[in-house]
Amino acid sequence: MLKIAAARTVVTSPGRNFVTLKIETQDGLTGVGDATLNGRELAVASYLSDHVIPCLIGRDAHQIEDIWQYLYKGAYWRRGPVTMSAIAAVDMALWDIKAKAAGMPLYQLLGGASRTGVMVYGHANGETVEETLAAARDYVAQGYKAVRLQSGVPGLTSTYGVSKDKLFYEPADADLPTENVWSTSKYLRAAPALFAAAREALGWDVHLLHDVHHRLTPIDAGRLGKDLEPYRLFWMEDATPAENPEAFRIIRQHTTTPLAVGEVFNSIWDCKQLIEEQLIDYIRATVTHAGGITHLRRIASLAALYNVRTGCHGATDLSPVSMAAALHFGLSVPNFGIQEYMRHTAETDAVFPHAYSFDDGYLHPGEAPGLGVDIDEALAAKHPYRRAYLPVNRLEDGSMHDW
Ligand code: EZ4
Ligand code: CO
Repeated sequence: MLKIAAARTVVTSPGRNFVTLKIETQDGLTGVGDATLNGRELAVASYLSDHVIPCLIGRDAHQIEDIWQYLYKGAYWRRGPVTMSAIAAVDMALWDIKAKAAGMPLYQLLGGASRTGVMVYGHANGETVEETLAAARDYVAQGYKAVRLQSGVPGLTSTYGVSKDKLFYEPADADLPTENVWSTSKYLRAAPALFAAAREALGWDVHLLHDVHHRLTPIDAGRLGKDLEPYRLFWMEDATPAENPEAFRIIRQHTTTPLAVGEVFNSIWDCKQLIEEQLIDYIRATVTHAGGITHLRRIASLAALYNVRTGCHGATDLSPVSMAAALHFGLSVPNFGIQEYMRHTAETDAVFPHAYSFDDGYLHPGEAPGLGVDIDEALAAKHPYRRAYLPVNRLEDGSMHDW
């Protein structure tokens, strides 16, 4: 028995907000879990501190599955991003502890390495096609095998994925939501031109990806997928709002561009139909928002039956703790696809010292026991929480739209 003696949440903002759970056992082992939910951070911190931590004290840290079921079934109110992020943080911290107790990096407990490294994609963003392609060339020069391309849409003042700070894109940019303007027709003209130029400039050896960020109707998404077919994308991400799985039937009927979805999913129930009907090619659920390693493995096992591969969301609003967990998962899971990699700032990396490293287009979680990442609590305390929101989106006539 590895008795849980204490647990606490740490909220810190080294450039952006992160919520971290730290669990301590009676014999002095510690584990960390990421509970960051962008723009709604304190709700998860409260869920953990006020409702979950009291139930953890005295339990056996080794009983990961039982604690998961206890928190999921025991709440009566199931699913949802707040609940599932909190359960995920507990789950990550317990896997961290178990792997430390075993003296092994976590991927060894998950079945060992299935590959030499985790292929990642970087974000090439620009106001213009030229700027985006310059950023993409930079990634290729650094060894990246895959790059996501987002570019400003002519006639729109702001575009998803494009911001002032090219190196460290951060969408949660204001203490009240920024208002953006969207036009589907302008976007649908611009996106294929970006990829035509990209193939000219970058050739065919690099994987190219694109994020639609839930903004299209199914038929518009079908058309975009068709228009992008000549450029052989690795995937088109989040084509339509993710709540309606049936929308993907329409997209699928019209295009062979591979489809990815799932960064806003928090449960296997969100993706069950998409996977079973083979409506998607990549499932992008994350360790943090989809119930931890325990639940993500369950999703990946279901996906493997239908040739759906993983492609975990890896934005900067997931902390290095979540990134480390995704890397152990990605290194070991049989149906791994690709991992998103938005680099954290030096400030964030300093608060979360970690063992993972990048080499020639691949990340590796490293050989440190556990997750191989920790939180420097003294440094974290120097970066107090700052309220920050994701933007909202409106059509040109003022109607609310999906951001
Ligand atoms: O907008 O993580 O694929 N990556 C993304 C991200 C999301 C943010 C939201 O918090 O879509 O940039
Ligand atoms: Co996305």
